[in-house]
Amino acid sequence: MSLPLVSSAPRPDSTDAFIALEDRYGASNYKPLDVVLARGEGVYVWDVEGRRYLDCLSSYSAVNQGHCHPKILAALAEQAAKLTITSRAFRNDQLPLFYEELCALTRSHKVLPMNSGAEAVETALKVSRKWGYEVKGVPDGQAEIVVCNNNFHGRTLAIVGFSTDQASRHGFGPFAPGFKVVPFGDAEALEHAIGPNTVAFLVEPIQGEGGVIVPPPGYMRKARELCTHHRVVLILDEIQTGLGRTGTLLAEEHEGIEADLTLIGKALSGGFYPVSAVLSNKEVMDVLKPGEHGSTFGGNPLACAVARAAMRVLVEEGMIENAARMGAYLQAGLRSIRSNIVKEIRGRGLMVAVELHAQAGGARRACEALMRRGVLCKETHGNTLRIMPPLIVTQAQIDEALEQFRAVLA
Ligand code: IF1
Repeated sequence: MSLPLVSSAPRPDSTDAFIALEDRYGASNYKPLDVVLARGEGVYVWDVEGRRYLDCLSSYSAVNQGHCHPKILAALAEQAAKLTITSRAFRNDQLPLFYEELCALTRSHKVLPMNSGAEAVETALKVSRKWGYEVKGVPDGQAEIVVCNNNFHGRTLAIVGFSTDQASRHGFGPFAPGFKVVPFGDAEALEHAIGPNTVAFLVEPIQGEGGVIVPPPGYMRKARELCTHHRVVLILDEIQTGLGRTGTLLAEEHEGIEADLTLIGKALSGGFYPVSAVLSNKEVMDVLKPGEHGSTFGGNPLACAVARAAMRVLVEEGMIENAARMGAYLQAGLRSIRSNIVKEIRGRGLMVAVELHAQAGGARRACEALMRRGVLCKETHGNTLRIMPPLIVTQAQIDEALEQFRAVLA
């Protein structure tokens, strides 16, 4: 059998031809920059015309370790030739090692492996509701989960149901009940929102899609205290902030706290494969019994082997420390740019945003100008430019990027 011939036209070979083909057949749920990438290595990517770019997005932190890291690639290739998936109907020889190494790295007690970030979030919501009913004693069907204004936790129905972003939720209802929204960074509002039926508080330590919003100092510590005091599961969504991005393994470390459930994804695979996980202390995770939750691909040996290598290089190659050092250097460099269109520079480690004044013509235009100068960034919320290079970035490469930022922002 052969594929039906869909077109007699030559296969695409130029940027325009690839874009035309993609736009013809693909759903239009994205508006990407018009650059067609074909290869990546470390902090650099190349387009189909052979032009090189410094990647200052890192696929939203999925490639913290840099593109096509050779050690993760080797682990992927080796495992792919041996055994890729068993399903959880049977055990495999990678999963226990993945668990052990991940728990040692994050000082966790229990792990539940999934694939996408949204699945990890859904898992945490399910687990904390069940914990609420079985351990806290919340009446059946009454569990409440507190979330933050301006949140981003993924695209599933439950998650977009408590989004406050119209584009994410409009037209997708009806939504699951049981969520209460409070302003991000406001501990008093959180305290008021917590009632006898509150089972969990779900929050990003730094809001990513929200615009790299760093909460006021002490907020996470106060949230931790409130959750402990009122017996509420503190769920930290570290899918974007975790695994070194902010200069520490987890962003919770900046305030010296520990979540009850921690969600990681993205860089857990170094960008090779969708791998996410819910990390938990024993009490919360132990409410799940066989048959109550799962995933065909979650915890498969290929995913586990890739994640083990991705964690190992993150630590062994000093990427977390580098993120702290280079993040400070990048932020200082950005602050030294004299510009009348820059309103604010903010961030932590290599999770950085440049907020432009409303009359600057928009962050999208800045991203397009940067693209023409060989630097790839992504705008968010119209006037915010996100800068998040892989954690292996060197000082010289940051200088290279700063030269282009200076040219576009000054
Ligand atoms: C897209 C943004 C980033 C996340 C946090 C869970 C998830 C994400 C804190 C879900 C995902 C994504 C999804 C991606 C773009 C990207 C993004 F621009 F939307 F906001 F990173 F900043 N929690 N973030 O940031 O993880 O299910 O996607 O694996 O195109 O929607 P997922």
